[in-house]
Amino acid sequence: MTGQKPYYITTPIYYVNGSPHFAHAYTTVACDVLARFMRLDGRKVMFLTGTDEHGQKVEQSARAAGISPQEFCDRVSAEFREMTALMNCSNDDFIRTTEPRHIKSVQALWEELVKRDEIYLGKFAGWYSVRDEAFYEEGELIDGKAPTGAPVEWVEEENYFFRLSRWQDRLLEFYERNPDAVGPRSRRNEVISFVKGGLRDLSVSRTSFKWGIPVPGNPNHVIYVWVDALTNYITALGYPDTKSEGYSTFWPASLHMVGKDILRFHTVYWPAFLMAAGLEPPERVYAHGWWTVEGEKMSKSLGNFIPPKELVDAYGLDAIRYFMMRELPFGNDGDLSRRAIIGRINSDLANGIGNLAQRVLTLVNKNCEGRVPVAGSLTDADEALLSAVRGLIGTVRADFEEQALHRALEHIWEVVAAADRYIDEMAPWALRKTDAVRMATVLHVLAETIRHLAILLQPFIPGSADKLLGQLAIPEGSRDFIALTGAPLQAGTVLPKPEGVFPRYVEKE
Ligand code: ME8
Repeated sequence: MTGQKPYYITTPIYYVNGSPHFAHAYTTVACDVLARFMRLDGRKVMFLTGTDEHGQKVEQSARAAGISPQEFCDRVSAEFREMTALMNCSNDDFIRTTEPRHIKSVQALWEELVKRDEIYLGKFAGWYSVRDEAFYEEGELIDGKAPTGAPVEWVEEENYFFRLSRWQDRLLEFYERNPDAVGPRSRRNEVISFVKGGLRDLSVSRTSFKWGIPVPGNPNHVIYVWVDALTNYITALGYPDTKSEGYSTFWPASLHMVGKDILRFHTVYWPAFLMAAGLEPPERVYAHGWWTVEGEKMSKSLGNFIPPKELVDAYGLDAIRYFMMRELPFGNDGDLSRRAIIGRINSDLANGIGNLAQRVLTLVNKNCEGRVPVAGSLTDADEALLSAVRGLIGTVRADFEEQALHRALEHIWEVVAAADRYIDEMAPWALRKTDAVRMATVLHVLAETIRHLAILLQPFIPGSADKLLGQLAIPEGSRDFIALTGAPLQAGTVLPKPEGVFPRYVEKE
């Protein structure tokens, strides 16, 4: 659908106090799937990811590693950049909060907030968790710890404060007027009840450590890491130049994708900072669910994380991308287990789409001289399968509008199953001797079905979809979603010799 609004999608920027793990790759891949989908659907897309490099945690990790904070950041940020490439993500930019463009942007936002009397100097006393980089109320503590289980310390210092309390009503009004601002729905209710519970002014500077962006005009203070981090989303568009091409094309963001752990920062603090600075809040923040590993909680701080490379090496890139998007209903929590990965590979990929494509392409290769067969007159069964596959783009587009990525795959696989039933019923292998015209028609319908499926699978498994489209000899320029409503496969086109695209995973002895 051309002529639609530009689409700006972001991942959280990841802390560099530890190496990337499976769940970081998960968030980034989900955004990649969305970005690729929107591009194929004719939209102008900006997809941003990057690293969050300031704060006490990073300062402490660098010290423990015996190197300077900047050196430490360079090292770990590079690992995140490699992870993005390893997962075949199509980000348009990779931002680091230690870059000059970002420091300038954060200081400009700060000065704007000061100018508008949204930031003032006061005294802070309260509970602070270094691990969460967050302040907690006395009443929020559980057994003397943060609700996340992180240790907290009592902090008293002179701080700058953001007048968050002023924004309570306007935030509630904002959620009211924009029912899609927070997704999924259950999270929206959570955010609204948090804000209804009352907002206190937020401490937005620290003096107890140095690794941060200095407060303009008072360099004893560094800017609170969340003010710093959230601003990355506008830095990358050229802020403070709000007339820049990036900013004027892409702000407000279409979607900030986050894990549920950082929802509050994105749906309360961030829109408040922006509105206070006279800028528009993002259109939507979506919090996906939480992964455990073989039933255990995973986190960088706990150190039990799985590097994405280990899984990609063991099972293949697209298998992992597919598993990520299919295994968890997007938005729900779930478990990463090797058994589940192997199950998905063998039942959905190898026995599902892989087997279907391989059967059809082999029959075409053997019985139709390796050319796209000519379709004769169509029966009701042919029409039914074609109409199911042609209807998919509409259904899948609606799934993408609400980030129901797993449902999009379910819908695609319903057609895989329908095509499997069709091929078994039509038994084209038996038609060769009795009715070659009918055989050609059946194989044409199936090849056309696979063309649609492969085009729609590109956002999820770009490498494998590319191979499938290559086997159908679809030219590069005919692989976007317009091609789904355009001309069907051209009869007579010579096809390359078929090769399996989705191998079965066989457990090593
Ligand atoms: O929070 N399950 O960075 P971070 C699902 N720098 N997702 C998970 C996960 C899990 N077990 N563990 C991590 C920060 N994630 C800040 C963000 S944004 C302006 C600043 C994913 O390195 C999930 O997306 O702790 C989560 O929100 C993010 O990693 C946290 O990454």
